[in-house]
Amino acid sequence: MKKIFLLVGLVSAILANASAFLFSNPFENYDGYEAWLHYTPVQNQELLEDYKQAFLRISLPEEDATIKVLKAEIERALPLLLGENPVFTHDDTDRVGIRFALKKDLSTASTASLTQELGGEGFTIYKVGAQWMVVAESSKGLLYGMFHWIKSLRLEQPLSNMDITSTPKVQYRMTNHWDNLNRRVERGYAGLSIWEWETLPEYSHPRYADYARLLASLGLNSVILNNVNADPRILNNEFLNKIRTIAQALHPYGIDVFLSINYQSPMRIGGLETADPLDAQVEEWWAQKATQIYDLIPNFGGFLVKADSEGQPGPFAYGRDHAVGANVLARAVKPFGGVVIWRAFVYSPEQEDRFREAFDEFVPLDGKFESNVILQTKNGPIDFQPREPFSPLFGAMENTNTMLELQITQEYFGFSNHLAYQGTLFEEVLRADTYAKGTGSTVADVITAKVFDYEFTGMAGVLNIGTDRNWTRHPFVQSSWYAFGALAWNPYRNSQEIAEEWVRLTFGQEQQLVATITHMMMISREAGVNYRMPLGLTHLYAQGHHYGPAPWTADLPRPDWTAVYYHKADKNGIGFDRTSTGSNAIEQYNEPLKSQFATPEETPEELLLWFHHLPWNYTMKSGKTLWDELVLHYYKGVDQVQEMQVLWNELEGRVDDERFQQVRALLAIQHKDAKRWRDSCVLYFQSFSQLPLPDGLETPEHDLEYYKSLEKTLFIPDVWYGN
Ligand code: GCW
Repeated sequence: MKKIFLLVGLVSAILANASAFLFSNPFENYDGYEAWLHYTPVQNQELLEDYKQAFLRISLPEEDATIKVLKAEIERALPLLLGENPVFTHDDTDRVGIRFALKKDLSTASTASLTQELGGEGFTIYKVGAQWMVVAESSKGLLYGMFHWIKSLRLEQPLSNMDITSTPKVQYRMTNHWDNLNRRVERGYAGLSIWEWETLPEYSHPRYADYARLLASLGLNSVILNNVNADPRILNNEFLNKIRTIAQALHPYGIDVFLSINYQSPMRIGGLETADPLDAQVEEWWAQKATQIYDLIPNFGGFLVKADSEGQPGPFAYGRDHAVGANVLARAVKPFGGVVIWRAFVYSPEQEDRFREAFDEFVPLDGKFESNVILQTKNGPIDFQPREPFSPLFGAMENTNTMLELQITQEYFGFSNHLAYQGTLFEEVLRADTYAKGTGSTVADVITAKVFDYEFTGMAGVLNIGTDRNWTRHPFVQSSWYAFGALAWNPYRNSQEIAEEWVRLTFGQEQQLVATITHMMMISREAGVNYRMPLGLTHLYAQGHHYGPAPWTADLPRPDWTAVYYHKADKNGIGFDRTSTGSNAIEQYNEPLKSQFATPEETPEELLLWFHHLPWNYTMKSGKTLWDELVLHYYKGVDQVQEMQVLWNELEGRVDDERFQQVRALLAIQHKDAKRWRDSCVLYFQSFSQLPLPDGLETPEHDLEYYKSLEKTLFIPDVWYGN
């Protein structure tokens, strides 16, 4: 009897183990730190054999710092993917396996088939005889090629699909940190700044290199370390030494370091009496500062400047314009190949329409900037709202390098509490046609210098990651980071395909799982628009933190910080008239957009209230009134969050438990917040429209006064303002 029990016990133990092996989720130990680089075994056995045959013998070029990290990555990846260690060799006589080579080291015969220019950062992967080749002009290109190759293995691509030639279409592919020196992160929702200023320069936290690894895997090549609301101390000797340590950690991954500077630095840390860009001493101070920086940090990229905006100092104090202001800095870094990135995000309380300002300010300066100045323009004319029309500056600066600034951190998308994949937003702006040179001059075309002959191109993503183990707190914020990287390399990619790729790398390959999560991501941004500010409403946020709703905000020191400034609701209607009867901001667009936006019928409905003030009973394309459509959109937003909840719940047991529980809880918060947004806005606007809700909708649980009171009572940690 005893024996039988033992036997049964043994058999069930074996079965349990076998099933654990067969069914264990390779993402069980996933904690988010490695993001999309969490390597798990290749599942398809046939492919696994192909890969082992093809790739376990690896030949590398002469080692430099970048080839060293390339090699380390392969050593880490292949045992996890293929279950075997690769063999490295410099001796390539048998011409098998995979060979990473610099183009210059190959004979002309073996590179004859490479007709496309690879540039400094591109790569190509192809097969000659029994050998796979990864070829680039630089170690950095090889690094990108290696990450691409590993990604192909992880996505379980057949060998026949592995040939590719890829070159980045944008030159400066950068993340911008809004990190303060006290390690608070402006609009950062995932802990403290990752830059540990207090232990630098002596200690190089391993996180710096780990971060660089993630960036390089996406092909990103530049990082702005500190907040655009810049502390002048960033340029003093003490900090420059600290920055050198960071720069050294990032360098092997092909990442250059940039700094945001305070325009008054010559006074605040230099002891001068002025920061006037036309003062000879100021010019000299910047020139010397640049020399000092490049001495310490040869891979320094340049300066980022927020000037004369939101209280930051700038050239206006001396009666100089933005071009004169930028040029003194540009001259200082030019001898070292550096650039100055000057932000177009400017607006003043005096103007009638904040929408107009960047354009009105910068278009007259077109052509007046030094050749190494790049104008950094946010995607929309206001400020990273859930939906904006594209900034008209993108079709207007023929003679000034203009780059795109996007926000990855979710300042306006529910912080790290809400799920909002922004790949769709990024794609929307990149595909928008500016008509700068007729049809087919999209924002993507402009920022890749296809429309105007720009010398420098760039794309920046404000990525306020922090010390949270998974960098972003909400696991899905990583997906917007991933999408940003993918689009910075190739702004013509499709956001759905990118989403799917991210899911497969981050959750696994199971088809239904991939389809479900991708679908959630694809509806998430529109959900966020719907429950906050549909049909072209904008900036209805509570002032300061920008988390919850406060469409009633009317009384602030600056009118352009209130919500009523943006929606202009009254008993007659709602929306901002930007046609000729209003601010006429539409004149900043090229034809045919100008004419399209001039009439409500031709304006896309999702942007309607950006351009028109319309009566509550205005008839929409659906035949319903504006009021009914508005309310229905608010309700739809909440329904979409509910849909995401239902879909996510179906994944229980198929997603690792930790992420499953976390996202489930976050979606519950999002649902609660979405309802609050909906009910606050609907009740508030109803106080003007005086119209009933469309039939069949549940009525809000509370009255408007209650929702107004939440603005004052609900807790928002002040660390999330960041300053
Ligand atoms: O979106 C606004 C933010 C500010 C930010 C500013 C900017 C860094 O609310 O926190 O400041 O934009 O982009 O400069």
